[in-house]
Amino acid sequence: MEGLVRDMLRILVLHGPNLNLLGHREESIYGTATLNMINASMIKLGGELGTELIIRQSNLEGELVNWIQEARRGYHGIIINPAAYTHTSIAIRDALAAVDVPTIEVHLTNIYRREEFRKHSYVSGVALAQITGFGATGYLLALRGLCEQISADGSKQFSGGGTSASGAKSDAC
Ligand code: CA2
Repeated sequence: MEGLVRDMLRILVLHGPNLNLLGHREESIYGTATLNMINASMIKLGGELGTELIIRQSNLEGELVNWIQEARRGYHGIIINPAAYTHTSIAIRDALAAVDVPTIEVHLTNIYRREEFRKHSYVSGVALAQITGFGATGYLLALRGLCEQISADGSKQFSGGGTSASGAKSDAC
């Protein structure tokens, strides 16, 4: 099916450890929105932008690495909040570097206004951009930004799966 034009951008959204607790614990730090609420708002915006979102959460580093590796095939971009692994995980950084899929790093809180150990991100060096401190809105900003960037680049190739949309311009975003 070489040359098939695909209008939908496919974006992988990954939530790291403990983000499943959002809205249920530590609301004064991380806000009242639950992960389901954040996901629902992203899916709504994704629909408006013509993007398909695949959303996953894990407390396990290796599982996140496996999902990042899967993004080599058929994904146009990644939005990731690696949570605490931001500050510890060379494995996640290496996986993101290896797949070479445009990635936006999101943090609910401004990591540069918190403890010293949160000020270093292993991910930022391999990300297209980092959005930090906007709370749940940060995910929507990430989706808009990533979508626009991918479209502007005209880089909507699939690196695997035999389907190519090289150079194809779509109505998405
Ligand atoms: O600000 C962010 O989004 C963080 O990625 C959140 C991580 C933290 O380790 C990073 O430094 C910054 C923590 C996520 C834990 O989320 C919880 C949510 C509710 C209750 C407890 C933890």
